[in-house]
Amino acid sequence: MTKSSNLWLSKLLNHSATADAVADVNAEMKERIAYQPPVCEVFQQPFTRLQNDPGYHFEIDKEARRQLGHIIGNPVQRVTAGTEPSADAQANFAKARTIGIVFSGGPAPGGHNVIAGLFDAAKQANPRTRIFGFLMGPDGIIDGDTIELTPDMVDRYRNLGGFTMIKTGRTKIDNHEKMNLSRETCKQLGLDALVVVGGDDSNTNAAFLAQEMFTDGVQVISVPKTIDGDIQVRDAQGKVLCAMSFGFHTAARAFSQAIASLCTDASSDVKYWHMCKVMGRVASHLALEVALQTHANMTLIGEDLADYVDHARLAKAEQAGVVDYTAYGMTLRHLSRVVCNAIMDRASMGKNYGVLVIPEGILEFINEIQTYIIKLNTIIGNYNKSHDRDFHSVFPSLAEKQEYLRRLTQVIQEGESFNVWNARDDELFNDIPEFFQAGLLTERDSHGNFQFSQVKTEKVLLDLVKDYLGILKEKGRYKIGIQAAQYVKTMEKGELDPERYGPVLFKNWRQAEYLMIKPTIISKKTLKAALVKAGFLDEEDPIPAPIIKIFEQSVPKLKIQTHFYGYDGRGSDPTRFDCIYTYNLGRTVFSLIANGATGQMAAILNLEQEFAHWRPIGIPIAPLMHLEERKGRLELVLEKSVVDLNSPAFRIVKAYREKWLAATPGDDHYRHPGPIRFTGSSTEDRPITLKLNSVNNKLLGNNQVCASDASVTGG
Ligand code: FBP
Repeated sequence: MTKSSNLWLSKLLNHSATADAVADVNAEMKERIAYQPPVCEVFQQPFTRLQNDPGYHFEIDKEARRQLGHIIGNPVQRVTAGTEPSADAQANFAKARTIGIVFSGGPAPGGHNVIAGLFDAAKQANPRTRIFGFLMGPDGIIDGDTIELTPDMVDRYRNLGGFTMIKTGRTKIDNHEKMNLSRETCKQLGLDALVVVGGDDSNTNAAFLAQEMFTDGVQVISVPKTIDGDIQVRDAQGKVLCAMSFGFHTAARAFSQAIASLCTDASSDVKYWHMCKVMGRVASHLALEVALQTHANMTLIGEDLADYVDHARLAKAEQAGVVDYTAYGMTLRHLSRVVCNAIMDRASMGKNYGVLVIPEGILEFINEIQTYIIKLNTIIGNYNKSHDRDFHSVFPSLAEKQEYLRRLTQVIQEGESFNVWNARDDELFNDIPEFFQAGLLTERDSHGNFQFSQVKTEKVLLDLVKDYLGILKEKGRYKIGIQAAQYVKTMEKGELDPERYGPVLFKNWRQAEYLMIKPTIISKKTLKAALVKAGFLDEEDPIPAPIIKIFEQSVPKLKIQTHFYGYDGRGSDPTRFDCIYTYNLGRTVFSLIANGATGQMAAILNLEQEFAHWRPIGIPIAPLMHLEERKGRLELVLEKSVVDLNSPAFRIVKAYREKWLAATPGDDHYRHPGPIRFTGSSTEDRPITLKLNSVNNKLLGNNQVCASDASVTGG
């Protein structure tokens, strides 16, 4: 490099505009970081206290009562203003504390604001309070890996996505050794309280930590985190305590923005169907919200499929005097048929494009797949237990795993009376594509959950859909509808009489706006045969060019693109809703700690309403636990909330299904939620799912929805 070019580069690099352009933090980010979320009314007071709310009841699992005795009797607690507290109460509230906080499980937008809310409230009550972050998730508690949080650290991450400040991990504190090490860490740090920010499994961790450390005097408070939206807490009478975990809104908005852009692309280029898998390990809450945000042409909801009954099959069996149990629930093959029908219906209206949303956890609701998952969980769990070795380390490759399964089938042939894996299972299992077999045999996470994000569900469905559409095309059922006016124009331009040829070419001539070429015409050869038969052509005549053009337009050339939306949305910067929600959750955590609570989950009541009505509370975690199969055995865990098929959100999506599929002449009904913005007054203030719950509550004055089914169709 010459001297002058060096000088030029140095000037360029040192120019203030260059520094500004390449800075890690841009102006928008600065504005975001500087944002101060509003606080619930009660947090505007210097002191808060807790008031038991006897209006909520829980059905308590016997096992939870047995294992979580210290915290099972906790009530729901409301955080209220501590007006005129006694000197003792003031001193207790404001005493210097040591608090530890850990992120556990997948990242969810808003986590940093939980820390910020806790930090601000704690330091406001007593600047000498120290807050430690456990690094890398629960491993940080077990290994005693911490960092003391400083104002600079907290300020750097305010209103930002991810869990970057202290990272996260998925370790389960599930044996005596890990529990003892965790207790030791808490003792050594002199912790007054431990805050676990996590999903259902992490809340399970929190409950057991609260139980174990009860006598040590270490309080444990959890925070409902997960983009999946499956921590929604109600009491036994269905009264909502926590309407939504944090991070859900942001992830749904991030996915929706990307999917809405695909809707625009699809309807511009009119040649692609986009299959979009969206995260949500089991429950389809995210897919449901994406449906409401984007009005994509088709959104599958896992919970809905599980409820499926094939009435035609049932009726047929009834006639034969038998009960067909296979008519209950959806099979993968049947599901592919449902998708194909939607594609065909749109194609018949000239729309050979569209957007399909598939929830990540859909397989959990497909009969035969669910059976495989449970059986394989049991087999792997039993192997690990009886051999005291890890199945996946012993059989690392798919071939070795397949071989092990094959050997299992022989046990039953050799006289064993019962085996969870029989020859039929093996045969059917070997029938599915290898990549899918490998997915089903993938290692469970530390909590024993099946890792749906690692399985290419969209590819499995795509292959089945492609196969079946191929068959339908051969049968002449899958065709693109030709707009009648366009047909007439093409024919007249080629000086052919549309009226003369119409009845020969189309099965619905003069009956519809979109004309369907007859099913018997599936190739140029069959087209010619039809024209010859009608006496319009001799064998040796060529087919007139306008007719060839119309025929070619009717032949579908389906192209499907698959997408996965998950990690991207999970790492997105939080929406204003999530910023405000999480900041107030952090403040709620401090109120619970400062008032002596343990074994409670911080939550905000009335999330579905405007901010002025939000009320911070503590929900007892132990009564929410129940027994669930994990790694082949029953374990006490926090119950996941799946999509309620009677909820307003689901019922509305169901009612709009036909309209959004738009298998009708005219435009699609795509909705563009826009990007996640931080400024401006028009930005959405809460998830649509919650808004609809609120409308319903206003309508009915309670949590019930109307029972009758209605649907919205047409333009
Ligand atoms: P949490 O339940 O921990 O909140 O995680 C949710 C999630 O994002 C799921 O949507 C997804 O299936 C899973 O995490 C992916 O896990 P991993 O980060 O281990 O790939």
